[in-house]
Amino acid sequence: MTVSRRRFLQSASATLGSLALPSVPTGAGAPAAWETICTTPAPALASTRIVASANAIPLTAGVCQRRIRDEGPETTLWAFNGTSPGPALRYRQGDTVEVLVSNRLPQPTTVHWHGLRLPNAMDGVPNVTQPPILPGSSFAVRYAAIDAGTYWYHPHQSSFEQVPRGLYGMLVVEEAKPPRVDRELEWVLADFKLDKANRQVEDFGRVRDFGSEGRLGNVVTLNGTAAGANRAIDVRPGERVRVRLLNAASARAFVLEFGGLAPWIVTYDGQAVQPHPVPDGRLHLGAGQRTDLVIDVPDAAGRRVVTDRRGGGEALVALACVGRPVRAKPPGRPAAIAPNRLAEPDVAKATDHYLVFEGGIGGEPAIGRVDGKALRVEDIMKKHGLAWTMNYTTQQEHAMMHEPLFRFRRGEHVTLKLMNNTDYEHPIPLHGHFFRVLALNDVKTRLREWRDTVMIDARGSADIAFVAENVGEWMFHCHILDHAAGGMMGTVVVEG
Ligand SMILES: [Cu+2]
Repeated sequence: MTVSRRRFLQSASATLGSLALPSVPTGAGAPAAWETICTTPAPALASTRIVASANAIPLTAGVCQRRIRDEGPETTLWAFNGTSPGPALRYRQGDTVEVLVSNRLPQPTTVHWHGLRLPNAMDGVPNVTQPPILPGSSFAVRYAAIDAGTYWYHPHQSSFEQVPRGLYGMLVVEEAKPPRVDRELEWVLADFKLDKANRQVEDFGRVRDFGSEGRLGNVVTLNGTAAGANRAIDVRPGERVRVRLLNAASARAFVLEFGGLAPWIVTYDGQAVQPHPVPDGRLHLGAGQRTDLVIDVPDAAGRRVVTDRRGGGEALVALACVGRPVRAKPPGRPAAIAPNRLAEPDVAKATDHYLVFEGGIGGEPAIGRVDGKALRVEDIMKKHGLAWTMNYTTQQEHAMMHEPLFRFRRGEHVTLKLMNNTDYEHPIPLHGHFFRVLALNDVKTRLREWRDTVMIDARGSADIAFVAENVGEWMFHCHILDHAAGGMMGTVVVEG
């Protein structure tokens, strides 16, 4: 794979074929689309909705000013089309996603489409699936939205900086037959680290964040502005509401409680699951993960406040129940959503693999290889600014010459034990595939849910299974983006 990648880098434009577009000129002419958009008021809780058409949707990463806190000056952000979150892109299952990504940032970028099963060349990983999009350049994206669900997009280039600066957005693929609800809400949770003057604290890339819980913001946001009990959405008694929840934070995990509401979980990471109540009333949403909820608003006036237990019980948003009831009787357990057509792994004939995570500040002495040399993790930190190992190897973000962690044949059934020998939890996505979660901490899961990102407890484990069906080199990393930059970044090759 390294040979083909070298060839790819030498002749990137040839490899991209008809999908490559010439650079977009950046002369001082008319303002770019995002600059115009930036002067319009930001949407509050409603999303900017773009319906797919035959023409590519422009998605431009640029710099703009937005209000995050209620008080004080606006904040300089990096954002798509002038808003953070960027526009919520909405498609029907089977539609073609066609986007022209343009870069007006001061550094190279890419856009990765988290969770979507797409051709490898569209995956948006710099130096692995495409060259970085240089400032002033564009990259055309085109793939079929084969799976319904709640997904998202974000840069995969210097993501430990570009994502917390504000670059992320939701992508929804509607089911052919969506569950019947009265209202649908999209909630993008994230955080920003702001100083007293509402400026972003520019302390990206610190090894102490790479090697610990990651760089946490001090202002939790819902759809781009500060979350809190003062954020209220009016709903009517008896209303059935679907909430698409995304954790777009670069490091923070949420443990959500629903203040007297009893939501049904209907999807994890976009994939249908047998509708069930939130286990123990707490929804653990790691960085990168999504969950769709169906909430029946109680038939009584009042405010129900959603809080984050991990954040010390901080209020995020309230559902304010007002007006005349929508229906006389609650509709009961929602019907299951029709599943996407995912290849079912056969555990009996699967090849068995394991992946061990080690390292972190304050962890046990561990050893790992950097550039083929075995070093203690504490020396890896001092000499290379990296903090973690995956199967005893560590590497710089998207280093071009590393060996893949695994090579699978196309169609191979795979079981994989992920062992977390560290003092920190890690949300681990596999690109280009969904996997069944068979067990967590050696306890079998009741629903064997499909996911693209599994949260592994500190000192815990996850057993997953999937069919390696999508040919290419796919990232397998930690979605705490500081951890990924600190060495928790590997690839899996599916050979066609
Ligand atoms: Cu991690």
